[in-house]
Amino acid sequence: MAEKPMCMPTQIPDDEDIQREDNIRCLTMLGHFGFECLPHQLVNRSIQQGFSFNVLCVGETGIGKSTLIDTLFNTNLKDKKSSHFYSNIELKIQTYELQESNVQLKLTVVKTVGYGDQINKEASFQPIADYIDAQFEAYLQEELKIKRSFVDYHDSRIHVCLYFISPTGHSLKSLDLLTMKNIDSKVNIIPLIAKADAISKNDLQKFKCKIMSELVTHGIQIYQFPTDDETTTQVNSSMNGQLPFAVVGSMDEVKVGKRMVRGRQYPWGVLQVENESHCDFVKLRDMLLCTNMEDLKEQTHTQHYERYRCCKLHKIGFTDVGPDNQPVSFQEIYEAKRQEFYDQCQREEEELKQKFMQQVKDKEMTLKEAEKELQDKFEHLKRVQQEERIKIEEEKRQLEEEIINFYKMKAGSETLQTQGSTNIKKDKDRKK
Ligand SMILES: Nc1nc2c(ncn2[C@@H]2O[C@H](COP(=O)(O)OP(=O)(O)OP(=O)(O)O)[C@@H](O)[C@H]2O)c(=O)[nH]1
Ligand SMILES: [Mg+2]
Repeated sequence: MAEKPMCMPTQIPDDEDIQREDNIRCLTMLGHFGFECLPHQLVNRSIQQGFSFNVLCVGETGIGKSTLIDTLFNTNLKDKKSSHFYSNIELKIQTYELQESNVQLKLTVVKTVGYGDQINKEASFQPIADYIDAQFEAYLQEELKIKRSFVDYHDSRIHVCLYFISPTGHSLKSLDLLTMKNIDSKVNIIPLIAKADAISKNDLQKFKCKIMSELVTHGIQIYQFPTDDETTTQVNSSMNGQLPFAVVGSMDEVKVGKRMVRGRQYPWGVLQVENESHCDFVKLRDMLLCTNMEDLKEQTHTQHYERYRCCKLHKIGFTDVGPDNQPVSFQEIYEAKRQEFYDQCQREEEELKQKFMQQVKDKEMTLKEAEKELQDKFEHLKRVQQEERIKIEEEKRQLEEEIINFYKMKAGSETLQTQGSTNIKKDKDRKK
């Protein structure tokens, strides 16, 4: 630890103290100020806060995803085996709190379920790509909030995608190429040859070359271990040349000589997971956890998230420069967007008004036509009814006439009848 700075007058450097070399001015300090402790402050704070790491495992059902994650973190995460009969690809997300000495790690493992089991695999990459984007979107939404809470925020953006390639010894499958092609701009991909104990040493080297040449041919970008830090340049560039890592996973403890090692026991011998001449597991673990975890996180933030954020904000209409290539402020964009939105609202309102007026006109016209039709019908019925009434009245008049005539005839016949019977009576009386 550095000593605490004592209260001393500030040293004014002489001209000789200021050395000019490559335009960098160096100040020779005579006192001790204590800022050499800054890295310790960062370390302490990071240890207090803990670390987080999000891994996405993409690979066919039963290819060894869970076993490899268990082996990498030397813990049994108790993952159940999946069935081969899923009609769609799903993602299983599990978060674990791990601790190694005083370092705490919040590990999120996202694994594909049912990958490679469908007959039509054309859209197999979609749920994976959507999930990665959804995590970027959640982070962007948090960033855009007025009241942000990044201290408690669980950053679920995927830092690395371990892509499990089947140990066919042949070549990549079209599913592998399609998926990697569709996610390579969203996530750091580290390709792995899974269950590498299934391939002989000679075949493995050829298989690795074949995979790398296919990736290059199809323009698939995989994660490159960074070579710009001189402390890791050598190891990282050597590891870049050994991709894809051929890995074997196992949590079994096997006796080799007097030692217990993690490995897979076969009738002909033991494959030691942590033996570098048996497989690349140790290389993967070193590269992933010891050397490059921070770089993976940084790449996720500065490359992949930045790309997503940039596209998204462009889509919404944000830009850094105006039409005249002059920088525009957030306020100006906001005002312009507001005006644009207001104009659009006005346009839509006007359109709606016109549409409504037209509809009212149409309706009015239809109603008028219907009214006229009704009126015509009414007039027609009235006419028919009038004619009917006249006809009935005529019939009534005729009937009345007939009744009068009938009564007349009846009266006449009664008179005749009376006269007839009087005459008959007179005749009878005369005969007597
Ligand atoms: N030969 C060999 N077998 C392995 C290896 N890793 C895992 N296995 C075996 O493969 C089987 C499936 O392993 P899992 O780790 O459950 O595979 P997974 O991809 O998680 O499977 P799902 O989650 O069901 O899709 C188990 O029987 C493992 O013991 C390996 O490196 N080599
Ligand atoms: Mg599993």
